[in-house]
Amino acid sequence: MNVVAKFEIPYYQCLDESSILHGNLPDSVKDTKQLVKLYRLMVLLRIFDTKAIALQRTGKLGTYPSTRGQEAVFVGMGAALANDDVFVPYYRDVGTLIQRGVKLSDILLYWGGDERGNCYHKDSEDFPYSVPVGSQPLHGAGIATALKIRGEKRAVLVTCGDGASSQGDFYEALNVAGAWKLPIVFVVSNNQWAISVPRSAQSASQTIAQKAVAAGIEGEQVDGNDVIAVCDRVTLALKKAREKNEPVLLEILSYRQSDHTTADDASRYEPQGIREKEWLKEPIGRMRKYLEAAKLWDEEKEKALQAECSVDVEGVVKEYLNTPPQSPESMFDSLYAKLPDIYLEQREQLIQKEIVAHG
Ligand SMILES: Cc1ncc(C[n+]2csc(CCOP(=O)(O)OP(=O)(O)O)c2C)c(N)n1
Ligand SMILES: [Mg+2]
Repeated sequence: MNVVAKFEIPYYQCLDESSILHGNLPDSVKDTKQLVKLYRLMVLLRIFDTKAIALQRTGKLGTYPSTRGQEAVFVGMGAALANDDVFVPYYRDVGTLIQRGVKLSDILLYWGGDERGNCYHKDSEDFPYSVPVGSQPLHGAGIATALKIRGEKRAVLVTCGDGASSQGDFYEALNVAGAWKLPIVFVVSNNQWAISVPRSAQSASQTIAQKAVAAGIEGEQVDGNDVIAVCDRVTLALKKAREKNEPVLLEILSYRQSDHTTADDASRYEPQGIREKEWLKEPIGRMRKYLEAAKLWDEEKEKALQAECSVDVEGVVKEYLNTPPQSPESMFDSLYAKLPDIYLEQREQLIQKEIVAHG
């Protein structure tokens, strides 16, 4: 017997669970201003998240997928993207989107059921939020193909969850990225759950990162509670994709410190005690402790930041709640370039009904 293939999956962490930095700060996150910026964004994201859930609980938002405990994944990715890269997000990507110029009030609008909240990309080529699980990787591969054909030095960053990595589309996207050497980085945000299905039941594969091996591309795991490692590994992966057309799969590990969405009740299936145990690795406290030890942060700055974020979020909520609702017939508006007669007719009927109902 000869061994014809062997592989290793590296795991990257810079800041450990005790907030100790191993080695030097990576080049991409060396600037102390950048470190503080990452921290501030994670805090803003958590305050926004708490508010969004409260809005849903009081009947002012349709649903919301929390990012509690996963802030470092989305904030770190956002900081790594270059302006003209193309970002293809899935529904938990608020922390990245806010760094791509998306207003938090638009995020609320979208989860309030108003599609105008998803029309934010006037000046960018980023994709809108999309909920169909596993649809993003193939879209990303398609865009990366276009970038390569045009000879543009840009990369695609596409995200999905651990559950999505079991879908056929995911493997097809990895395969074509390897076969065609596409400028794309796949991020699997592994929060250990796909609604009620635990990671252990999702796949017999030891890691999700190793799914890259069969596609002939690099795969690695990253500590998703360590914003420094996330930012650095995504930065390096995007550089490889952009400059060498070498695709990379990053499995970023964190833990979902919440229900799947506000429509879920994780207490029905999540083993007791696991969330508390995972909380010890939580990204915001970990980074704060590091910044304080480095004399870049203190209690006074923390209080000011909390107050600032709360004011900002209150402003965003006001803007959302004061947005006049879309007209019902707008549901037809983005379906076709030219609406077929049958829908034109239905649209007209709806307008007439509205007139009768509301004058
Ligand atoms: C194609 C499709 N199937 C099923 C669903 C319902 N659904 C929404 S989220 C989800 C689980 C996804 O889990 P994962 O990929 O791990 O992402 P996470 O929500 O944990 O970030 C499912 C099954 C969907 N939105 N789209
Ligand atoms: Mg998941």
